[in-house]
Amino acid sequence: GKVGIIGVPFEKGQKKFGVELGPDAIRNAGLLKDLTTLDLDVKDFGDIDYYPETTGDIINMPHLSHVAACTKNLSNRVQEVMNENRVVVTLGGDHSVSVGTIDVLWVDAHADLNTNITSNSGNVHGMPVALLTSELSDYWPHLPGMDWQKPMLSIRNVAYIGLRSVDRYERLVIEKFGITAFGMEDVERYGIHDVVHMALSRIDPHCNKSLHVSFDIDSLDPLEAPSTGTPVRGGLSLREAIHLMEEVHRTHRLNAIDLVEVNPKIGDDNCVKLTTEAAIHVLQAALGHTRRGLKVPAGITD
Ligand code: DIR
Ligand code: MN
Ligand code: MN
Ligand code: MN
Repeated sequence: GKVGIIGVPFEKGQKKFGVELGPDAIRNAGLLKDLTTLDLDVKDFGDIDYYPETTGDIINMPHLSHVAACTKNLSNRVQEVMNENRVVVTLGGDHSVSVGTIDVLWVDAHADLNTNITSNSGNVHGMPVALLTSELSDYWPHLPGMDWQKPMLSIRNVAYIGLRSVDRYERLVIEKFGITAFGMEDVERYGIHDVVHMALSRIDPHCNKSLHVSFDIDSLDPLEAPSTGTPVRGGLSLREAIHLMEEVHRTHRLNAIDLVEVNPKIGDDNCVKLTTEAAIHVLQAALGHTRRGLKVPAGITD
């Protein structure tokens, strides 16, 4: 298998400093080496840079010109990586970077479904699902600089796993559109294995679409991944997240994954270590690591 890594050191979708250091924190924790031991052909496409163009201001969306320019460049880079037939691994940065990729399974404590009108925080990392989906495009004003982004994704092709902090308007939208959403109580009730398969069968009943996973590290319990900007207690265990990703890998249809919201400025060194290690375990599982041990490479036994 072939993998392409893209770093997006972007923090302007929320207000805490440090999440822009996420890509390097994950790289420095050994991501490339750990993926190479999976016999993957891994290529690092470096970090996204951008120059914000001055655009009109939109109420309750500070830094829109930065979000627009960064996600546009990311979207082009993702295309470049896909053209090399590589699975794209996008390292955030905050979750607003997912506007530049297309996502189906949204693993998160939060629904990220606000518009500039419904958001209490004005943080764009709480808005990417609303920006990505065609059904919600009518709820947005014209966003200067974002014209390149056509909401190609239908809300029917999005499934959430791990929700436990959903705003009132987000809940309204989830109910109005019947969005597939498995919260933590569903993980309790059915177990993570059944939740993944129910989610996949809702968004892709014929098992023929390519799959995108947008993984917010705050889906994990803060005891497992403390270095993140908006932690919510009572989350997924790392075991559950690894299992989720192993099942995703088994579909053989994963072609993009975002790993976002790692903030190495939050917590002490041990917190950062726990969080970056968790991120790497999740990515390795998605890309074929198995807890039963790897196979001896072909050619050695035969
Ligand atoms: C909240 C929190 N719903 C907001 N969202 C977060 O600001 O829109 N998303 N933290 O990751
Ligand atoms: Mn998120
Ligand atoms: Mn989140
Ligand atoms: Mn380990």
